[in-house]
Amino acid sequence: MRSLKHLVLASTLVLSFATSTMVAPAAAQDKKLTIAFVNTGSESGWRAAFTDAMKSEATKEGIDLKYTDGQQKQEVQIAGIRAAIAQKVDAIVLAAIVETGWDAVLKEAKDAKIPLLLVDRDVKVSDPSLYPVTRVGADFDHEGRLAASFVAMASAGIPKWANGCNIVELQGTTGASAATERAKGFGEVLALFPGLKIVASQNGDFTREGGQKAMEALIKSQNNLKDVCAIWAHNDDMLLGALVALKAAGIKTGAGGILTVSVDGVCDAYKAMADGDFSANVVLLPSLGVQAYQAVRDVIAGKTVPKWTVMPTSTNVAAGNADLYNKYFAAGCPGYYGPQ
Ligand code: GYE
Repeated sequence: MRSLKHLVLASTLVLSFATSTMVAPAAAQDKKLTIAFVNTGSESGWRAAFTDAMKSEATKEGIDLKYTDGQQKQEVQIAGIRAAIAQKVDAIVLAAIVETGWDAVLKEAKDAKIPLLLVDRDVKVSDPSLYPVTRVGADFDHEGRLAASFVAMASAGIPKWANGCNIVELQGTTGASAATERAKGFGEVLALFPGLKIVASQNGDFTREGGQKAMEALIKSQNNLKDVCAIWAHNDDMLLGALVALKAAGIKTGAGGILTVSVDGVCDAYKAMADGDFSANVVLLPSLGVQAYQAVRDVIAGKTVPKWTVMPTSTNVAAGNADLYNKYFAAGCPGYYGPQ
């Protein structure tokens, strides 16, 4: 099964819908950059790894990084962008909590001639000219498709579920592109397998606590998950929280139990795969700093940048890999991307 990882490997593709960018003096290339980084908050293990990577890469590159913790609130993020505009930073990098509601502040940044770039989640704008100069982030749709592909393949191999698989879903933050797109991609693959269907969904807000509460509700509403074949969570933390509720209810997941799949690849997810509690994981690289800051430099230098730099994604499966994941976990999950 480990070969599955290689089967579904890597969308390292860089989409090059070239956008023209603002032109600034070439000398700007060499000066010390002041960049405002407006983050979502600290909802998950992936977010912690991403935040660390953004900060440490900035330090390494001698960037003066002004950090805003969005505290999971769009209004805090908008206030952070406005403060950055007032400070006349060289660029603003936004990890947007939700997709919509940015038009006004994007216009303010544009009017102030401060380039605004997206890292991680995407945004939607009503006026296309307001879309940020570039985005560095993963293809969430693709992640959802990989997760559903795993459920389709693994359930087909279990006699009890070979003719149909009922799935319960733990959804991420409402309105976040990471949640909307993952759900969409998952649904695209389910549409190809008439026996596979989502029977219930609950929102867990991308947190462990949210996942635990959501699963407690699902256990009650779905008859102790008696007819459930798979649990699909939009991120690992929700599934890790759900595991607490599932264990308390005596419901077995992973090897010999309900199939599970989630997205991110945090260290505890490898442990849960090694322990036989999780079945598979769609891995998302958290280190976006190098690409994000390079994009900032390119934009400031007036170079043409791709509209979207897609970060790679792959799938790791638990079956047959317990030893490998145990060792990887014991080593502190170096490199994040799973044992290579
Ligand atoms: O999967 C989740 C986090 O936007 C890709 O946000 C990110 C998601 C990630 O809270 O754990």
